[in-house]
Amino acid sequence: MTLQIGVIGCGAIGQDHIRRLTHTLSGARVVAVNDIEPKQAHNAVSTDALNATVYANARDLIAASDVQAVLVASWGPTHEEFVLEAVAHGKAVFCEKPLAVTAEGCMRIVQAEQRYGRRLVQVGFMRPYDEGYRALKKIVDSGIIGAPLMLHCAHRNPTVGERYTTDMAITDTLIHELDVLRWLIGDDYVSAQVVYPKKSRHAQPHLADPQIVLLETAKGVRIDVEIFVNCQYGYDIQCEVVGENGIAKLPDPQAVPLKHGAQLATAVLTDWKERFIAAYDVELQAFIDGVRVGALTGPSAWDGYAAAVAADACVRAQKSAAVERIEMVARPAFYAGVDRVRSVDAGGMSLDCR
Ligand code: NAD
Ligand code: ISE
Repeated sequence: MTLQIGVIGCGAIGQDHIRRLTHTLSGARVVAVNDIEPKQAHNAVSTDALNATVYANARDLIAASDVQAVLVASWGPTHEEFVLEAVAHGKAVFCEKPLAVTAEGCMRIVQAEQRYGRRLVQVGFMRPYDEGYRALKKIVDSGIIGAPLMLHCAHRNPTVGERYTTDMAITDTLIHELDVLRWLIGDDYVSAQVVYPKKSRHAQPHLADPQIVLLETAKGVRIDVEIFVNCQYGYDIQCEVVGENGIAKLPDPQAVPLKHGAQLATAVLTDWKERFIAAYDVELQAFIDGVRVGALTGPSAWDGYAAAVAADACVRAQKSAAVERIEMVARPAFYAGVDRVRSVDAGGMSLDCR
């Protein structure tokens, strides 16, 4: 059976997911699209020559009888409403990050999914599907570097638009680290603090950039993440794990070292779509395959909640300059059997950490 998907939000990542669903992945096709800006939805249909219905209203798309699963790629504040609506219709839903913009919103989704009685939600946290992160995790899990003590990370974008605000450094950008680092070291966060270095002259007047977020985990691991969204030079994701016996680092994407004109140079990517292109493919294929066999294994609504609780504390810490506690409710038994690490391995990704 081909899974019939309706897509809400046809902007940057919505169009990118429509392209991969239509031209790259197997087992699914886009049968319906919606965007609050109708032009965006019509563009998506013509760009990928889709045989899809354009809905003026997202709720009508979710209710449509030929839509079997929903992909939400609209702006963050709209996610909660659309995911809850999909769950109310018993339809599987792939929701781009963030699952909801507050922990309370994520919890409403967690509760709705439990009431339904089966996993329906996968969150678009793609980094655990990235080969580099997976190779790094394999080394950490092997114990060769000993117990992790510290993590040094960076999330850098060349520039951001006018609409990007100081809190989005957490809710839109850091949220990826809040998810992937928790997965990487198998630990939850207990506190967060935010400090502001000297502001870059490239940052818009209303934006604090760069920022440094300091996290502490339940096992006492200390994590620093630099968020620098006007770094100019490229899109650059760094992660170094310092263990008791050694250090392991996220590999940079492959690039040819070029010697020319008495210089040695290696290109740096500038676009997040390119940096994680393979991971986006694998996460969405996992969603399609999971829905078709009735067992979702990717990042769950609980993972969306866990990242949101930490994000809420980071946003408080941005304003208070204090160390803010991160407190989650106990994980419901419903999510206890969900081991996305093992299940993603079972998905047949190649792992090479030699
Ligand atoms: P975008 O602004 O390019 O596109 C969002 C689209 O949603 C726009 O076309 C907008 O008109 C539409 N929209 C907004 N409100 C709507 C509503 N109520 N109903 C229907 N459509 C609506 O933004 P984007 O960069 O594509 O980001 C979209 C979402 O995807 C965000 O939550 C963002 O955080 C997430 N995202 C995730 C990744 C990732 O790496 N996983 C990358 C980029 C964006
Ligand atoms: C964007 O919304 C994403 O999710 C990208 O993955 C991220 O790296 C970028 O910083 C965000 O703006």
